[in-house]
Amino acid sequence: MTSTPAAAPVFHELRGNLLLVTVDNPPVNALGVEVRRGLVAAIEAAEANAAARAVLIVGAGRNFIAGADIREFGKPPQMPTLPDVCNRIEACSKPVIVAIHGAALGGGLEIALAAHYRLAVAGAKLGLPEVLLGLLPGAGGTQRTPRLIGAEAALSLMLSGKHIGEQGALKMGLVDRIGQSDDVLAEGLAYAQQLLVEHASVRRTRDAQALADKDAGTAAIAAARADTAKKSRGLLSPLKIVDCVEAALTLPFEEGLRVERARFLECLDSPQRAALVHAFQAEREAQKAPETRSAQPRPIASAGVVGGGTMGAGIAVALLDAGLPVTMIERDDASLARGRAHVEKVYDGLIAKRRLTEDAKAKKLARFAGSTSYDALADADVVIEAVFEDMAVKQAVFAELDRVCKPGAVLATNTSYLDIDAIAAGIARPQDVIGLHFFSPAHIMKLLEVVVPARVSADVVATAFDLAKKLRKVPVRAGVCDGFIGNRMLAVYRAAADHLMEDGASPYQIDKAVRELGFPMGPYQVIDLAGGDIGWATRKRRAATRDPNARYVQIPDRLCERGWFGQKTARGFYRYEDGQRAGKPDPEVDAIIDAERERAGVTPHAFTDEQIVRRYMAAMINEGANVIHERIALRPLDIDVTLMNGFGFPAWRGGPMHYADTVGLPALLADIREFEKQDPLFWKPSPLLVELVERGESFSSLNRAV
Ligand code: 3H9
Repeated sequence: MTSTPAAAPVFHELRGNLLLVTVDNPPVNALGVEVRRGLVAAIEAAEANAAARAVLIVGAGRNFIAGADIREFGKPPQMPTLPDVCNRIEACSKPVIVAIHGAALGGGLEIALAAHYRLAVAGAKLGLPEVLLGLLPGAGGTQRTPRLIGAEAALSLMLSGKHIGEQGALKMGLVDRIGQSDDVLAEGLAYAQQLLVEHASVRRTRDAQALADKDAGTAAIAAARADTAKKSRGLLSPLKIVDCVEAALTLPFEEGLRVERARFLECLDSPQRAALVHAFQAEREAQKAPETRSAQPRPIASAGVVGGGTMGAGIAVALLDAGLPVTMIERDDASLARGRAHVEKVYDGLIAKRRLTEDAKAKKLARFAGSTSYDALADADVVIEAVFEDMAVKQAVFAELDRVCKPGAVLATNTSYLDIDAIAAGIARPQDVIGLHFFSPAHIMKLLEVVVPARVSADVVATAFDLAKKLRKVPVRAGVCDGFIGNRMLAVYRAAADHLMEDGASPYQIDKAVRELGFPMGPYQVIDLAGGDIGWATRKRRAATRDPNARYVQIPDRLCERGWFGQKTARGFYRYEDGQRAGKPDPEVDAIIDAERERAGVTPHAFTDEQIVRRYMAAMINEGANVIHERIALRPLDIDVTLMNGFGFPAWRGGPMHYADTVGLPALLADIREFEKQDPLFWKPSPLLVELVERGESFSSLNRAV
């Protein structure tokens, strides 16, 4: 047989003396069972056909192969396994060549490493990102990569999960050649012909010698183990990757493969893998808001930013980095100069870290303009307002935008909590008004809440999602309410932390318990970093509307009254000596807390770390359930994406709603009912949580497409 039907996800055909094998499994040629079967069949066909002197494997569409099919994880295995496929390719008696374009990631790169010769064209992305999914390269990657490029480079590739381009791959020895053009098929065919002319023999990566220098390998492994133990706190797969590379150094190939398989299966079965794959899929699902299906985005070729403070400047940088021309508006020349300086400071920081050249900065700034007149925004396709959080100030800005902007311009506000419906209602074109809530620093933080007011038109929502993609942000659709998704939930779980503090836990113990859960920082460290004065201002603003019966812990106010705003004042919940960023517990803070407990009539008692985490998480999840119940978030996954990308929630726990499912909703509801006995106003079980428990369902049952 010389060819397969074109509908199969892998088809092969004889091209002269070559068997050309094409993997065509949209969207990314993932290695599902039919692809694995097709690849083995293709190699068997090559062996059986005397006319085929070599095999060339390419990918159809935009990528070579993006890896194992993550949708198969956690399901019963289907034969052949990917390691078997790679071994079959490597064992082929005829030279197997791969020609790579786009992604060759995970199992995709492992297929390439099992082949005998590798070519890549411009734009190729090679990597072993399994670690980001809680896994390790499990199809021979941990054994072949170090044999091919050495232990140090292999460890760096596998532990970082980073993609490298074709030039880096060539330098590293991961590929043998770079194509002259980006026509991957033509380049692959030419390379294969050249190899045949040169009588190139079969060359198996398992026999490669980059690990011959045992001492260098041992040193790299020891360094990686020490570094990983420090950096990959809580994660399962990184240390297993180091173990596998050690096996590659010390054991024969086949035995190393057995070590890899055992470790891979441990990772595959772990809740971390399930959480990280959920995180990956949820991020993609969150991008598919209903309006992205029902409406076409408006074209965005230029942008305006109103306000040159930290937020406005960060947004301007994000827009500039996406290649857009940006006009910044400020009220006077001095403010404009400060705004521009903020933008430049970001780029200068990158230059100092050698992540940007002066030339590249100049090119970006050539697209940046500033003005003190709103008229400069007449041609902008989108304008993002990032001025002071005050309704009257924002409404005045929008009145100006209404006056100067062209019809169809998208008018966005970066407010964190104000009523966007009210902002929209104040102008003649409410259908163009939307919320784009960036998180600070706006050019770095991935999360973008797309806040959808009642009267906005669907194509404006679609435009916001399209813009998020251009800005490489992770967008989440949110409804209008105080704090939208993220900050609304934050207010509640921070309040729970304050209650714990007043009831007897120290802020230091709370921070430690929350860090041990996997957050990079505890709530009081975050307050110290952001500045206690910000929350203080909000609390004062809300004082008049606060329910007088609701519990209100005054400890943070006592610190602010002393001017202890955190890192910037060298004191907050912690003391920061000599400009150090790591704070030390402060006995004076303990004394203030004691005094406040007394004032509030609270008899303090001890909490275990586990009790702290249970209350903290119960508050977060219960409010998350309310946010879904009120349709502020479309699904639990939207909340998970928000908390993981904007609030430090550990991705390996999959976000609060995924975490809730792992804890079990009945246990969670029982906790909340218990806490309710002490404070019925704060601990009201969410109707959605109650409903799910009654139906015996989990949050994940609500994660359907919208
Ligand atoms: C592995 O290989 C384990 C092995 O070592 C051992 C096995 C024994 N499977 O990201 P996009 C879907 S672990 C299934 O928006 P882009 C994705 O969900 C794997 N589906 O596109 C989305 O679906 P939908 C190691 C996948 O152009 C659609 O493709 N590999 C997979 O921005 C488009 O995705 C990785 O970790 C998959 N592996 O980026 C690579 N990958 O349209 C993971 C994607 O329904 N993938 N989909 O929403 C990526 O990094 C990016 O998708 C890629 C394209 C760079 C390839």
